[in-house]
This record gives sequence, structure tokens and C-alpha cells, in this order.
Amino acid sequence: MNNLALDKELMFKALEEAKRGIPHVYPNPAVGCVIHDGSKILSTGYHKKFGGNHAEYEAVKNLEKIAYGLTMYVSLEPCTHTGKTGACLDLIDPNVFDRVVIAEKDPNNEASGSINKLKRSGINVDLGLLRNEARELNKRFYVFHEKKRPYVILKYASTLDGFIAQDNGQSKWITNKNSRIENHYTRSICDAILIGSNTAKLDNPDLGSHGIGRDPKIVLIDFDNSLGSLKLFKKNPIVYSSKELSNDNSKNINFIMNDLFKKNIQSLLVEGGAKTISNFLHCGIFDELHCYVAPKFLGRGLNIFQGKSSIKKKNNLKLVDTKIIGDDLKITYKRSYS
Ligand code: AOF
Ligand code: ZN
Repeated sequence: MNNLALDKELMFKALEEAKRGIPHVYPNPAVGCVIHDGSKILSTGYHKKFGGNHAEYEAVKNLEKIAYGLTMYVSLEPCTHTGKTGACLDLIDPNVFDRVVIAEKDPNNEASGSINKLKRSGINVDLGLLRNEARELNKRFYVFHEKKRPYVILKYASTLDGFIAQDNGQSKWITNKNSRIENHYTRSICDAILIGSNTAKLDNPDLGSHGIGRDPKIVLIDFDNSLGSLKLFKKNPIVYSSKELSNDNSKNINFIMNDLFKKNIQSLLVEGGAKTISNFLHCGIFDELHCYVAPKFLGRGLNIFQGKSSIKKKNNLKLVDTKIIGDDLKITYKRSYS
């Protein structure tokens, strides 16, 4: 096996280690580490839970005896900060480690900055091996720190002809029960869920995970701030009203994103309705789109897309998954940024 193939295999192993920490490390990134002596793996480690030891600490601790000339493979740049634990940088002794291979930089300014320090201490550093895989593993963490906003998932459920509600606003039973359960799972893995006032009024929704896991924090856009009697108010929602918002939809979304970032919300599920989803689509602030399509036709009603567009307009959507849920179909697109 040549060196690159071996490096890849070992970084792949570090990524596999990292995955073992999901979902317990959230909102921290999942990180894995492998220590190799040139002929065999001496130890491995991963970040097991939020607030717990970092991957490098676990791997160094698992080394059975003092050794020299080692290579560390780690899926995220080692941290420089003393947070809930000590700085991982301090564990990488240049007398022990000749080389550190890092998949991707840490986008968290508080923790990053170890690469140059490692180099200055005489250690060879290689950055970028399996970078895409490492970014995908912690995609919410990267969007949050790099774009300074939550990772945004837009979700809607429509008929085969693209309607999300009848003329009278009735929309509750478009998709089947298992599609709804699938979405309750998505709610359970998002920090917050956002809806507009029309949806709140028409559906009086619960917006919880229905016992699957954690309930997301509720975020409501309600210009008039007049919906206090709805049941979601029992859950102490964040409300954005005309106090904070203007008649410029893009500005409003940017304001909300910035505010949720400050509130440390790393992931946001937007569940409508049509106007709200269309505004997010229009200003291009989203990362994933979950479309649930049910085998029904309405012919008329409320269409999911409320903006102006043309057949030529590219939405930069990349199909990443399709899932058959009974007779419904869940289609997952990712936004491509290039
Ligand atoms: C590493 N190795 O295994 C992880 C790192 O709250 P703390 O003190 O645990 O620090 C969390 C931050 O540290 C997190 O936001 C990210 O920047 C980095 N995570 N770093 O060297 C690890 N999980
Ligand atoms: Zn660390």
C-alpha cells in the first residue's frame, strides 16, 4: 500500500471513530483520532459526549507505552483553547509525534489556530485529507461557524400537483402517518423550528417531536404579535414581530438568522407555510430541502411556491436522497453553493 492509500485508510478510520459520538456530542462536532507508528495503529479515540474529553485526549490516553516518531490522524484541527477540557494542542508532544494529518480546519475561532503552532514546534502537518467527508459529518457545525447562522432545513408536504393546502387552508392530512413521524424525527434533531403566523393560525400546531426525542425551540414570525392564545405559546416561543421586522423579506430573514446565531441555535427547521418557505428560497438562505409528496391531486389551493420565477431559473438544488414512505415520497435536496 502506498503512503497516500494508507493515509486515506487511517483518516477514514478516524472519521468512523468520530461517528461513534453522534448524537451525544451535539452541538459539538463529532471528532475521531487514530495514532499510528508507521506500521500499525497504536490507539484510537473519539469525542464521546458534549462536555467530555476530546478525541485526541482519548487517543493519547489509550497509548499503552511511550513511543516516538508517531503520526496522529484527526478529523478536525486540534483545539488550542482550554474549554470544558484542556487544549488538545498541548497533548501533541513533538518528541512523540513527527506528523499530524488533519482532515479540516476548525471553523470555531475560539478553538482554532493549532496548525501553525504545530508546524513551529517541528511537526509535519498535512491538511485536507478527506476534507469533504469531514465537512459532511459536521455540516451543521461548519455552516453555523462559517456563515454565522443556523443550518436551515426547509420542509413541506404537498400533493403531486404541488399544493400544500386546500383553498380553505386545510392542510393537516396531506401525507401519511409515517411521513409525519419521519418529520417528527427531523424536529427532534433540530435546535429550533420556525413557522409564519398564517400556519400558526390555521393549524394551531404543536411543533414538537411527539415523544421521539427533544422538542425544538419554537420560533414564530408574527408581525402583529397577536397569537398569544395558541397552544404553542405554552412553550415560550421566540417571536419576531413588526418591532424587529420591516416589509423587506430578505432583510427580515437575515435579521432572524443573525439573532438565532447569537442565541446559539445551530440548526433550524422551517415548516412553513408557503410564504415563509418561498421567502427563504427566494433569498437563498437554506441548506436542505425536504419535500414530502403524497399521491393526491387538488387542482386548486395553496401552491408551495409563492414567488416569481421562470423555468430557466436555477435553484442550485442537488438531489441527495429519496425515500419511499408507503405511497408517499420524501425527496431530500441539498443546496449547492458553487
Ligand atoms: C478537538 N477535538 O474532539 C473536539 C473539538 O466545549 P469544549 O471545550 O468541548 O470545546 C468545543 C469546541 O472544541 C468545539 O466547538 C470545536 O471547536 C472543538 N472541538 N476539538 O480538538 C475534539 N470535539
Ligand atoms: Zn480539543
